[in-house]
Formats: sequence, structure tokens, C-alpha cells
Amino acid sequence: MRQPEDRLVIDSQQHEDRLFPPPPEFANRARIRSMDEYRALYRQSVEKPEEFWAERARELVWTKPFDRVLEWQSPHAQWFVGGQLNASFNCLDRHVQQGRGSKPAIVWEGERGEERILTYEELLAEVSRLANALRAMKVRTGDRVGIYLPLVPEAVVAMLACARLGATHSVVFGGFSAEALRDRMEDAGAKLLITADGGFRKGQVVPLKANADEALQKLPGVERVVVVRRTGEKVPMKPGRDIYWDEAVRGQPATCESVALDAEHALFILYTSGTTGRPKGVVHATGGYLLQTALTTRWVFDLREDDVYWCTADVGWITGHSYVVYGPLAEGATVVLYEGALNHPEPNRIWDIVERRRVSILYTAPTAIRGFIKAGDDWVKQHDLSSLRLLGTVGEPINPEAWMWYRRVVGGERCPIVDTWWQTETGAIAVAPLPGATPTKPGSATLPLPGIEIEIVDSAGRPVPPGEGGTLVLSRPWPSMLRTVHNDPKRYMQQYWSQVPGRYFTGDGARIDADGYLWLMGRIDDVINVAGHRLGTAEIESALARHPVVAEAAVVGRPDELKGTGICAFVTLKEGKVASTELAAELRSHVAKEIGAIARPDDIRFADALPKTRSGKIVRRLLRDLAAGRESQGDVSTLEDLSVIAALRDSEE
Ligand code: 7RM
Repeated sequence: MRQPEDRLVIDSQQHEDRLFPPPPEFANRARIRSMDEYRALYRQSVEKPEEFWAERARELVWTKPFDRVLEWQSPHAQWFVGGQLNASFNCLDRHVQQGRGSKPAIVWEGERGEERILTYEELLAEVSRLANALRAMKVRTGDRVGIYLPLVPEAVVAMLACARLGATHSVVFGGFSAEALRDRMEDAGAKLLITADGGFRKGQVVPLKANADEALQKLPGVERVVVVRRTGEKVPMKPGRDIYWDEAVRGQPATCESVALDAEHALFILYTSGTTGRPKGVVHATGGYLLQTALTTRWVFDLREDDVYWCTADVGWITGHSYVVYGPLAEGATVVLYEGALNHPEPNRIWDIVERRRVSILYTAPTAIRGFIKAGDDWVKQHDLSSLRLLGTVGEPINPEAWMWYRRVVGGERCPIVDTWWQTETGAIAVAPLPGATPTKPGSATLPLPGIEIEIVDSAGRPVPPGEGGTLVLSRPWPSMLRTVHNDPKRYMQQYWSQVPGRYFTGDGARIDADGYLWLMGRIDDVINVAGHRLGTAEIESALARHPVVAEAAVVGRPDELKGTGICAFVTLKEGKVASTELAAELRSHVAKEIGAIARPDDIRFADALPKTRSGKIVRRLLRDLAAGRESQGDVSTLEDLSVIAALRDSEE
């Protein structure tokens, strides 16, 4: 196991001693108001975990109460065994029945400025209509449904309609390619796909339907395709397979009884990159996931009835699942949904939305924050941001400079910042400050939330002393943990529970300081975090290797001012193929086409050979050093003579 010492560590994290206690005005009104309260809650959660979770789980609406809280046969957990509930009911009907029907659930804004507001009552009606339509198309409890949509209200409606029927949804981010979509739909065994004629992104049309058609060419298992009209462009519709959303729901009743599902029923599968070329289908279970996303939304965002809450993530990522859809809707929040790029048409689009919608809670990514810093403070200062009361970040470590800027320029030194650490696999936020209780340190995700136990271990799995770096592991099961890897239970075991036996392996390097605060230091596996999104280097390598001129490729991350990590690909060409700037450009587009634009390499560096160990493993550490050392791409048409390094390495071993 590689240790974090050979990873980039933001130096200033090491010496950060600024401490920001919660502002008293905030703490006085907060849901959790003091460290004493946090500690008491935490203690209860680890000393009597079953009581702790059971008490809170009873706040959800169960059609059948659970018999047992937890069945733990490491590494397999079952939560709320015997209980039945429905996530869509808990996110919608419950609030309508409690008299919040006319409260806005979704405040949507299109990139071109269009607006749609759906109250809880209206959202419930839309979800019910689609659920009825899906049922009419033979979608049954347990079937898988693919969702490949732009960030329009229909994306949320589609997820909740699936949840209503107990069809397991698998959302694929609209920025992914046809190939990526096909792989995921195939692995998930999807029966139906919900997509759109297109989407808008930075003024351009994203051809979602064309991608879907390409993906489905060799996927007869996907029997039906529902198409949202978004761009209004004419797209080919395959008779018998394709139907427009509006036609599918026409005449369908606006009520649809929700299906009572076992707590362990698979709510969704979400694919995430791992250390191999094949993404993993992370499976989440209904009861535990819903409970923990709801509770963490309440605790970490201190959510109140009158908040206007905006998490800028796309529903194609786990952050969108947990903190755009399930967590906030289970809590009855008003959620802002924005279709486009945060800096389109100008760098102030995000601040314009905050001002006009009176956003009170803003949750975004460090990469976005660094982009705003680069655009300049003036874009922010044009706007009245006094509605904001809380700021959050997620996706990657935030450098203290960016944290301080976020606090000062966006938060007016008035808003607490919650730096939230979690993963697709954890389902919900695991480590974060409680804004009314926890004093924050810029760059630290601070302390574990109730129910989460963290440890830092060395390569032998032994706990390290405070302050020392190691691997972050979670030491007990939690309700929203992943249940398995779809179609690959072995991988679930190997990837998460074998590296440190009995502990959940996060893949992150970290240290815990003398105050117990957690400092993340980046991935220690071959996963890179580009602009807050996880990419497997192996995935990019296989994409490159599929290009006819490529003999071999090795992909590493290197520091990038905006994206946190940039992608650098070392490529050796087949005999007789000649490196050139044009070829580099072609390879970059090739990867974007194979995976999606987020995976497009920043640098292509042609090499005559790749440095390898005797056993044939590419020495990535060397390549990382090389990639970090020379920032400029320079003339990519020349071959780098890496055979020397390769030879050097060989003689060392
Ligand atoms: C929510 C999400 C997970 C990986 C994780 C980390 C990194 C996420 C933080 C962070 C430092 C944070 N899910 N990460 N949040 N690193 N501080 N607050 O991003 O599955 O896509 O990625 O992201 O490396 O393992 S994810």
C-alpha cells in the first residue's frame, strides 16, 4: 500500500493554527449549539449505536417498523431489518400531509434564464405521473432504470419516480460519453433509459439523445427510452422504443401509491472510478441512506424551515444524489437547481443567482472557489450576498487560502464554513464541522459526525500516533454505507475491507492533529481527483490504449491551480508512429470522446519508454515527479528519453 508521504501535501496545512469559533449569533439559533452538545451526541452514537440510530430512524415514516437496527457480519451490514418504507413518500407525501404542500421544493433556473418552481404538491404530482407512466411501460420493483439528463427538474422527478416504484435508478452524468453510458447501462442491466433531446452547457447543446442512441446500439436490454424535450431540436425517435416524456405522462393520474420497500432495497446504483479500468457500481440501500442523508443535511447545514438551500452539484454525482435530492427533500427544504455553468455567461452567474433567489446556504466545490478567486473579487462585490448564512465545500481538500477567501469575500466574515469529507461509498457526509458548535480551522474537515469512527493507520494497518500521516479508515458500520459493488461482490470485499482487515478503507491519506481534527492529504491509490471529480488513472490509460497509434500509456496527476489536479499522460507510440503536436491534440480529444470532457488530459508527453520495476509495474511516483516538475507542455512533438530513468530504476531493485 502506498503511503501519503509521496503525495503532494499542501504545506500550509501543516502549520495552520487559525481557529474560527462559530459566531455567537449563529450558535444561539443553531440545531446543535455547542461542543458539549456535539460530544454528548457523539458519545451516545458510539456507545449505544443501535439506540442512537433507532431513535432517529423513527422520525422517518415506516409502513412497517423495523425489528432489528443492525445486522453486522463484517463486511456486510443490514440496517433496520424487517422495516419497510419508501424514499419518495418520505421526501414528498410526508411534507404535503404535514401542510407544506405549497412550499417550493425546487426552484429551477435554466442556463438561458428560464425559471420553473415546483412546490412539494406539484413535485409529488409530477413524480406520481411519471411513476404511473413507467409502470405502464412495464417497469417493476427491482428493475434498473438509467437516467442521463441535464440538470432540469425532470432529473429529480425521474429519480423520485423510480424510488416510488422501487426501481433502482442509475444516474449517469450528462457530461459522460456514449461509451461511458453504454458501459454503465450494461453493467447495471438497465431496462429503460430516461434522457433528453439535449442539454445546454455554456451556450452549447450537449447531444444527449445522440449519445444515448450510440450507447444503445448494442444494448437490446434497454427496451424503452423516455425523452425529455429540453432543447426542442428534432432528434431521431426509434418507433416502439422511444417516447417523449410529455406523451408518456399524458393522461396519467397525478396520484400513485408508493411501494413499501424493505429498508435494504437498493435505492440506486452510482458508478464511481476505482483503481482498475472499470468503474464500480456503488449500491446504496433505501433506509440507511435516507436516514443518514437527512440527518447530516439537518446537522451540517443547520437546515431551517425558511432556508433557501443551494448545492451546486449535478445529480450525476453522489453530492447531487445526497445533497440536492434525498437529504434536503427528506428534510422538506427549498432547493435551488441551476442547469448551467456557474460562470456562464459571466463569472458572476453564481452570485447573481444567490442574490436573486436569496440563497441562505451555499454548498460548492473548492475547484469552483478557486475559479471565482481567479476571476476577481469585483464579480462578487457587485452582488448583495447578505442572504447567505452558511457556506460549504466538498470534493477535495480546500487550500487554506481559498478557504479564507470564501469566508471573507463570499461570507462577509459572518458565515461559518463547513468543509465536508465523504465519498460516493459513504453515501453521506462523514466528517465535517457542526456550524453552531465546531471551531473551524481553514483546510481541515474537523471532526467525525455522530456514528462515524475514524482512524489513521500505517501500511501494516496499525494506528499511527497523532499528527502522523497514514491512511484514513472508518472503524464501524454506518447506515448510509455502500452495501456492495453491483455485479462484483468480490471487489466490494477486496477494495474496501481487505486492505485493513475489519476496517473500511477510504483510499485517502490523512492525519489527525492534537485536537483530533482531520486533515485530508489526497488519494493514496491510483485515483485522481480532478476538479472534485474522481477519475481512475487506469480508466484513462485504457482509453488511450484503445487509440491505434498508442503502444502504452501511464496517467498521473499533477498540481493544477484551478482543478486541484491536472491530468498528465505519458504515452509511448507503436513502431513507426511519429509524435507531433497534432497527435497530442488528437489523443486528448480521443480520451474526451471515450470517457467525457472531464477526463481530457491536460498534458500529453510522448516517451520512448516508461519507467518500470523489474516486475513490470510502471513507477508512477517518478512520473508524478516529472509531471509536477515541468509545468509547461513545451514542445510535445519530441520524445522524452525516459529509458535512462527506466534503466536506473531497474538497477536499483
Ligand atoms: C463527495 C465526493 C471522494 C473523494 C474522497 C477524497 C475527496 C471529498 C473532501 C475530499 C478532502 C474534502 N465523493 N474528498 N471531500 N478531500 N476534503 N472535504 O466527492 O466519491 O466523488 O469522491 O473525494 O479523496 O475520497 S467522491
